[in-house]
Amino acid sequence: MSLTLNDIKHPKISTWVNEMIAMCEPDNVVVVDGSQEEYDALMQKCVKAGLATPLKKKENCFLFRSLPSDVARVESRTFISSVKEEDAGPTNHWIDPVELKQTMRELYKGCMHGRTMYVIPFCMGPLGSAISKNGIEVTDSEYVVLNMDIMTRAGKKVLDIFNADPNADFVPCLHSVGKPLRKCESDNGIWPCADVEYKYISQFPEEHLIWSYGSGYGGNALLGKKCFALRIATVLARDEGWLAEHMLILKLTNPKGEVKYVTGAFPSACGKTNLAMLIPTIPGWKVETIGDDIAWMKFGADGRLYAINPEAGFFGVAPGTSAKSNKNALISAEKNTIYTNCALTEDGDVWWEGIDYAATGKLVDWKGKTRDAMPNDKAKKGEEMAHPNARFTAPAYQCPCIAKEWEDPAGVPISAILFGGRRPSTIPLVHQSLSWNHGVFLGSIVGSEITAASTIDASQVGKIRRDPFAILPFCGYNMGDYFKHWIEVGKASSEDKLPKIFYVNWFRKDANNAELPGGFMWPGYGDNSRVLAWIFDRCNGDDSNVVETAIGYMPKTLNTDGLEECYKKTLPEILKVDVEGWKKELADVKENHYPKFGAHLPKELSEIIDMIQDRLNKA
Ligand code: OXD
Ligand code: MN
Repeated sequence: MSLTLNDIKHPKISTWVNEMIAMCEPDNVVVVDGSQEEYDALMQKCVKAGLATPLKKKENCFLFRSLPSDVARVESRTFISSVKEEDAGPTNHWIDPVELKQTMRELYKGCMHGRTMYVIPFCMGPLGSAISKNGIEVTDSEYVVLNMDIMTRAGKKVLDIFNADPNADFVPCLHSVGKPLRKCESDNGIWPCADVEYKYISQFPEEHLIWSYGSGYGGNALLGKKCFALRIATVLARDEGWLAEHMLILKLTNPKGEVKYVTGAFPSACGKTNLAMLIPTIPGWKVETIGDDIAWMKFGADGRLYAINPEAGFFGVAPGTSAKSNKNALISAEKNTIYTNCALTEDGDVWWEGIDYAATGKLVDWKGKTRDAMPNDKAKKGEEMAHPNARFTAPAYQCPCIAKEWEDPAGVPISAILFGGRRPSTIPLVHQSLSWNHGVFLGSIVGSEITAASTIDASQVGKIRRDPFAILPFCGYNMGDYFKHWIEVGKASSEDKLPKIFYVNWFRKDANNAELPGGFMWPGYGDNSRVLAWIFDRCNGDDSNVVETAIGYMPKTLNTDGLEECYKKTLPEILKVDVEGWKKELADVKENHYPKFGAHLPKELSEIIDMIQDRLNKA
């Protein structure tokens, strides 16, 4: 039985929800209880409305298709609406909050006609954790409720927390698909959303408030994820002295049964989910998952950083996920999963490019068109069967390698932080920072090389698209101040207690070596465990396999047992310092990257550049 407004006994929440009702004018209001019965009934409502298709081949799994105009996060329509533009910084879009609210209020007025408003009490992080935070999302999208049910702890158990404490804090999150219905009108199988110029994904950092309008997809609409757990949480973390990061969290166990916990930040398309669920190729080592996208890290009484995964599910990119690249993700999504924008097979299963087996017969593509399956998955760009950003929403507890402590309210103590990007040249396979501030420098220069496949502007190919800390689209304030915050966090503890910081690069290329599949000098995937093993040993204080170089600490070699011969040959090359390449890298950072942050750039980062430049000159 769903809850009603009368079940909310928290005065501030009641007041806020009533204001939203008065503005949006829904036909009905339901307070989400988070039960299985409620989930099933909402899913059936979506099936009846023609928005969801049950999958015959997968237990309790459903496929949704969005509109082509609503398939991904829309960074151009995402705003950090701080009072001062300078506080949003040079890398965020900004509109004055008074003006933005006025514009959005006009859009929200009556926007839920013909729809139900769902009030979702939700918690980011394990219930009862001192690191977790609560929110209320109101939305007119059943799809959002169903996804929030998987991605967060939602429903009565969170409402009970609010009702027990009238002062309990919450982040108010307002969402509408922006498609009011006229009397007797229904969605009629068409994904509801607004045209792009009416989409707004707005964060008001001073008020810890989120207003989203016009999109029903992913991070634009599941407001607990990017909007709360990153854009608002980065602001909370800065003000409260902790870290809210776009990072995976993994548990690493060595053959002796010793354990270390590692977080890692990588720009999109670098295999973050794959790394979080990696199956090691070296015997005796084990990787288990705590989280695949977001980490909240707070200091414990012992001066160490403890991390929780604020989410309860995976919102993973489906294309490219295969038994080879990430078997654990496939198993996680075998049941109780929502698929969005994947292709549908004749026998009622999902299919996507890179799933690593050919589909046969006819497929219904993500736009709903029935087409002959391709003999291979080499569809032309724009003609894929599954949208390149097609997703699965799967409960984390279904992951075969989920760590037993993934919901530990205390979090897990972090020993290492990894940064990485797609860098075909210059950056070695792995190096360790010489200090915390040097590690902050490494985070600040994260980026991937622009390829012909990732841009239509040929003049950009070969340049580095910097995505500092892989958080550029998700930081709720000035990135220069964010760097400063990381430096401050370093001052709050000592180097022996802080996590060690590493930069990894799985993507070095040698296009002239025909022996290497795709020209990649490192096999990646499960073989990345060889690098993780070195990182583990470094965190254990092992100095036996290390050289101090101009750019940081590096391994003399790695465990190569069972490694394919071609990679044994390339390994020495990707464990070398490319002195000239690094000089160019530093010049690029100095000339093209750091100047963006003006006076907000902490002097400590310029000092690190000088220090590394000096060491390279002497190398
Ligand atoms: C995501 C992203 O969806 O980073 O996780 O874009
Ligand atoms: Mn992400």
